[in-house]
Amino acid sequence: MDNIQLEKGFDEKLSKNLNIEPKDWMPDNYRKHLIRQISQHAHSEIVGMLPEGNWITRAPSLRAKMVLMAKVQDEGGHGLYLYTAAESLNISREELLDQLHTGKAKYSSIFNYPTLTWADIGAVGWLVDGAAIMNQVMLQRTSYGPYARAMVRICKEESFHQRQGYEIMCKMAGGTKEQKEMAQDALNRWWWPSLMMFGPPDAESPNTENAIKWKIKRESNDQLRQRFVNQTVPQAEIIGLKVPDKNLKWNEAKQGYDFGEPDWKEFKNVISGNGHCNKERLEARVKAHEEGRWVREAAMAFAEKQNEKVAA
Ligand code: FAQ
Repeated sequence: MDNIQLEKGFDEKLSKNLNIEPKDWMPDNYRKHLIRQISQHAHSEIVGMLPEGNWITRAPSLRAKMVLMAKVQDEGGHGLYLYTAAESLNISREELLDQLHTGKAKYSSIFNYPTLTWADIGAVGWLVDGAAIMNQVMLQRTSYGPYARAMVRICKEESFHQRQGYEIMCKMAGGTKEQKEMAQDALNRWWWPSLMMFGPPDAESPNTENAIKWKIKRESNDQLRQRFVNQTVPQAEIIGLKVPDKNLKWNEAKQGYDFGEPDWKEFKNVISGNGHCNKERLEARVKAHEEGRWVREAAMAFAEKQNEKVAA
């Protein structure tokens, strides 16, 4: 079959909403686009363990500690499913991690902000996992099979994460005056960075056109951002917190909120490596990778021995 026929077959599958699988023919740019997005997603999951991991030893109760530990472990698991999905596109784990460690690959801007108080752990679960799940629900229908299937399980876990974060916020907002202030302060600091998680405005998003054409993304950055605002503002109101946006206003005609513009200069600064915690996050990942080298080597040596036994 020549390339034109192969491409026709690929387009036909997409038009029938069938998944593209690892052994199927796919255009080179589709493969590259997926490697970029899935690997950045995987990196986000494992870098995302750091701001919350930072609070495991300081969780205010045994219950809170157990819940947080389970959540952080889940994020590690998400990273593993996603790295495996990326590897099915013919790139090795070593290469993917090397791209992260050398700063070639991005990870979500949100994880370059510090978690200063326990209320931040609530805000991360509520807003960051809330934004992540808003984006990931559509990714369950993404066109690449291994990515879509990974997202089904990830979404189930993310919805538990969102609820544990909101539970913390409910408790803090309904607590003492100081606790409520901490909750409001966390919302003030995490609101705008959470809106930035959806990426730049559609008009400035170079990857969206192909992503929509190839059914990798099913909705645009702005559509998802709008849905997130619509869903989250009433949740803040119920617990007596105020979203820090003076332009926020219900728009009856569009049945959604009008809201202010995130500071896109700040966003660009963070994704260029100059955010508050970029350096610290990368150093922590590189250190963890180096310190885990002996485990990987031992596992490989064990696997080789087992193979020798089977072959003998
Ligand atoms: N941060 O053309 P677009 C989580 C980059 S998971 C950093 O619009 P696209 C779970 C973008 O890569 C959170 N960079 O790009 C958790 C591109 O640069 P490139 C992660 C960003 O791909 C919770 C450039 O800007 N989720 O949080 C960001 O069409 C709690 C132009 O952008 C995913 O990765 C950003 N926020 O749309 C874990 C979901 N936004 O690559 C622990 C999958 C944009 O050309 C604790 N990814 N950029 O050099 C996606 O859906 C998409 O990739 C978007 C960006 C929507 C993130």
